[in-house]
Amino acid sequence: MSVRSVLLNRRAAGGCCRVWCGVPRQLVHIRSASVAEAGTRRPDEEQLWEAAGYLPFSRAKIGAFFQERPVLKNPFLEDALLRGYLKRHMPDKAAVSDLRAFGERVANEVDGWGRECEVTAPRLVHFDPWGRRVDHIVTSPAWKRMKDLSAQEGLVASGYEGTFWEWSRVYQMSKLYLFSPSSGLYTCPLAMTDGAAKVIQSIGASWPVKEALGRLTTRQPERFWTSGQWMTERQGGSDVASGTETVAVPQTDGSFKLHGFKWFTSATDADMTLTLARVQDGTGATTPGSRGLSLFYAEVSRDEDGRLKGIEVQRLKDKLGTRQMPTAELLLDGLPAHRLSEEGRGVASIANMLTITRIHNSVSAAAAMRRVVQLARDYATRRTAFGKLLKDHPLHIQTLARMEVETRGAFLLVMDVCRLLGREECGIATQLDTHLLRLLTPVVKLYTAKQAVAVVSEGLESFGGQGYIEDTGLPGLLRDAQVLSIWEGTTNVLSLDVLRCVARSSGMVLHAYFSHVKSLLAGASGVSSLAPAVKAVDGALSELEVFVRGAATKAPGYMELAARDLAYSLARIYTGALLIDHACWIEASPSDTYAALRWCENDLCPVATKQARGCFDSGTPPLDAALVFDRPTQD
Ligand code: UCC
Repeated sequence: MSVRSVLLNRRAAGGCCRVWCGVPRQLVHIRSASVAEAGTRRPDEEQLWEAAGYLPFSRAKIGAFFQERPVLKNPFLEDALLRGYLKRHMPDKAAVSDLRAFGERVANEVDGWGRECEVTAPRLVHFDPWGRRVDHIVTSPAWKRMKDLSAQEGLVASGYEGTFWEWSRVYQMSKLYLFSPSSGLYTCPLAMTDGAAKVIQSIGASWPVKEALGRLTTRQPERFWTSGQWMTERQGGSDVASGTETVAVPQTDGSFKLHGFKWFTSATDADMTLTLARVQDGTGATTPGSRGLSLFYAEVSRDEDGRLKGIEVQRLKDKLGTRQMPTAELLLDGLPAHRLSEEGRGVASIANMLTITRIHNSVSAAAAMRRVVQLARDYATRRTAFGKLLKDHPLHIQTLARMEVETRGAFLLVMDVCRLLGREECGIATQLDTHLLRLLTPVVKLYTAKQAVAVVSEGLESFGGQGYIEDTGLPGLLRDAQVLSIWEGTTNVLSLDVLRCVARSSGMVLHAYFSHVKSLLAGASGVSSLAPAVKAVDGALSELEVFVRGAATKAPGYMELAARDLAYSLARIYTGALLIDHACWIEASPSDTYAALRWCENDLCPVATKQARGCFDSGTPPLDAALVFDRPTQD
């Protein structure tokens, strides 16, 4: 009888105490013998005890199989589309070798810091041990290393150095794209820092704000500053114009003191901030609405007692994701500030910042998709189910391929907006470029954010239950993706921004859009392998033109209902054209063609599809409302 069956029999017979009472007789015998003959019999004893599963202090037996984890490899080397795109548009050896080296650093060094930021969340210390109010936001050492790294690697600076001329933004954003999923959300302060630098640069500010610009765009870690963007108050994160209560009290030296309450201030450990407030006149009155808002610059500093000057940190936010980064509620209690914009031009002046942060948001969205696809792809080569590796299950690979198509589309859309930004900043943008940049900025932000949530969620599923386990680091990708559609303008707010820019440009942004998409398609005429894709985009573009032409005659409110689907249509058609264009490149791969074909199988013009179903007709809102507020009828 085996040791195991002896044990089982004894248990079945009511054997009690797990270790000693259930020990088989031969073991007890050997044990006494081995005490006497220590050193000679022990190995046998251990084998028997081990076989019985009762070696004292042995590790628990939990089976011999351990799944290999997905491995993060150099994200630059792993990304065929990024490398192809750069080879096509900016084949600069210095840029490529920098990105390759940075990719290595991300995989081997930075990704670990990112995890550290996640598990060592920031905390707020209100008082020092002697009761003085200090309001210290304590962040992890890894978060601080991210700041130094950001300066050294020029993650903001490279957007301003002009090293790669019109491609400088593409280069900078490619680097951020590699960095983002490993950054512990440090991309958030960098987005706002970049946005603040852009605003200050475009306003042409003088001292002390000019000095700040140097700090925001330096590569020297000891000089480097990050900026906040304090826009949201209790009454308004979207409706900034009527929700901003903060007042600016003029001082005799021309500066101001701000009093108000900022409800969401992200990356609150920043060194400075841009914020909105209403200037008080001599009687203490302010102008309501958008025309009462001005843009202010303020430094976050401490007095000799270590107290924040003019700020109290009320509390840190308890968030679904982005936990690596401190987000706080701030009481502004006489914060010294300088007015940056003309009085009443606050929203228009901060718009430059919004453009930059929305582009950063889109880069992070594409990067999150790329990261989950890379990990899922690697895992598919390590995980076996139903007798074969996941990579050999066609349905699994089909799912990953669909994620890849979404990721490629998002990447090309994001990079095209970066290209346009670079052209504008170099002063070589045509009017068409400028119009496209204005139109596509809200479009790329809203569309890629939605894609990111969907693709990352799908990606987690490809790890089975492990995708739901916190310390794999995978759920954090989804939690962090969820913010992308919320901050910097929700999907609906941005859809309305699309309408705003169409109206303000008297439709010129759409003219630019149609003519650019047509020119991209013209480049693909005669490429037979792409013919179905070209036909699909061409057809969708015609539908969109018909919709836009008819829109002018519709009742007020019609376009508001259509805004979201219009924005989606703009995104899908443009992305289709970009995928086709990339697949026409002489060095394009068969996968580039396949991705274009697959993308174009989608409904590229949902606004036309839904219009045909009457979704925007005047009868719809009451029905929508009745459905939303549907209640059980009383018995
Ligand atoms: O603060 C937040 C969290 C920070 C964290 C950021 C991290 C990012 C990290 C990413 C990487 C991971 S979230 C704050 C969220 N809030 C928003 O984003 C604001 C959302 N609301 C809007 O966008 C609204 O549409 C407003 C505030 C812009 C609407 O304000 P108004 O006053 O009603 O707008 P108006 O009157 O239509 O426009 C005022 C002026 C006009 O210029 P003028 O007067 O010259 O005609 C507009 O053309 O502003 C101009 N304007 C714009 N210009 C308005 N929007 C834009 C725009 N997008 N681009 C250019």
